[in-house]
Amino acid sequence: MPIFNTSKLVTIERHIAEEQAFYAGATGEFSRLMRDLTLALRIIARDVRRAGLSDVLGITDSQNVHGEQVKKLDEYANDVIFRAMDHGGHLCAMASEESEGIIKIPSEYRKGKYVLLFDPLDGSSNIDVNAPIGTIFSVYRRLDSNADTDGTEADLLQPGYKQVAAGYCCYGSSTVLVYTSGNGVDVFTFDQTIGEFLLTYEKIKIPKRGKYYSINEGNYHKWNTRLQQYVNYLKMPSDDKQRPYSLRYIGTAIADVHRTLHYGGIFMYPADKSAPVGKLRLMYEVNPLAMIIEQAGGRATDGFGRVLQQQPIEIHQRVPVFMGSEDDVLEAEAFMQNRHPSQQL
Ligand code: AHM
Ligand code: MG
Repeated sequence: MPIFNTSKLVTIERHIAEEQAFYAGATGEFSRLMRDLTLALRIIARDVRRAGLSDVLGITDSQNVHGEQVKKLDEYANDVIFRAMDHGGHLCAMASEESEGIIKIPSEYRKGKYVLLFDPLDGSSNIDVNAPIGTIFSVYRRLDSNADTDGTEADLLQPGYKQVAAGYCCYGSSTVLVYTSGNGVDVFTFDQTIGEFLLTYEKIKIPKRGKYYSINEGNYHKWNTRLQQYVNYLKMPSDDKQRPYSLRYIGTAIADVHRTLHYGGIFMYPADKSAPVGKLRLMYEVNPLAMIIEQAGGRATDGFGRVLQQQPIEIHQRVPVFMGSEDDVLEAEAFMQNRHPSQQL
């Protein structure tokens, strides 16, 4: 499958402005929010590209040549997003993987009608080895859209199906921004020379079934029997040649999901004996990725129910996840619920 399907020259800013024109009553606030966010993503992309030079350039937790404390790349990315988003007047609160509680908008700035949740640098253990890393984001409308006060935890803790927009930026062989506002999924590739994200794949659709599974199989002996049965099944040759599946696992959720979006298959981070509710965070990792996958025609569950339906109880809560091609996720669910025909033999 080619990784582009359009020859239209469209920037993300133009694309968002055009999409907003469909919504009656749109004030432009959301377009401005996204413009500020893509500025942050461009800055992070630039600095990720210099990560290999971190000691030389001082993007570490050590002191730089001026004797100042320099932040690690993930803290730095967190800071960049905050500084791009705090003063625009479109947000009333934020939450991040890097910050413990709610992130307030400074008192001197106007409070807007949206909230933003983000993981500034997902896959941070991959930074030093030049493997793909990324930023994930999720946008909701605040509960009372007429309020102009500070946002509350309740504004942030909304179920994933209420997301207004979600996406991720993957800093891989190129920088790719995958975005949805509930009207399908579009992919933009960053052209460094002109400083713009250009549309490269319009309304991407995930294959109905794939041939890849993606999971940290080192945890096999911590899984329950049903999951072990599922993964054993994927590895077993079948007469119709659909199996065995190939294993791909990068250890950056964004990168594993991005491959799954293009090629199909399933990405899993299940519960296990040492992580009883999985590892990934519902609010700023799983929900935005789940919205992308669903909007592309795929499926995202915790093995039993749709993740976007879960009522969150705290900002950093974790959730088991199975996401990807519809047929693959349905099959995984059948195993997790002990109703796959091969389990009855
Ligand atoms: P991070 O947000 O600290 O980078 O951790 C999340 C990452 C995900 O991107 C990835 O799917 C997972 O951790 C990999 O975990 P493991 O090493 O347990 O397989
Ligand atoms: Mg993360």
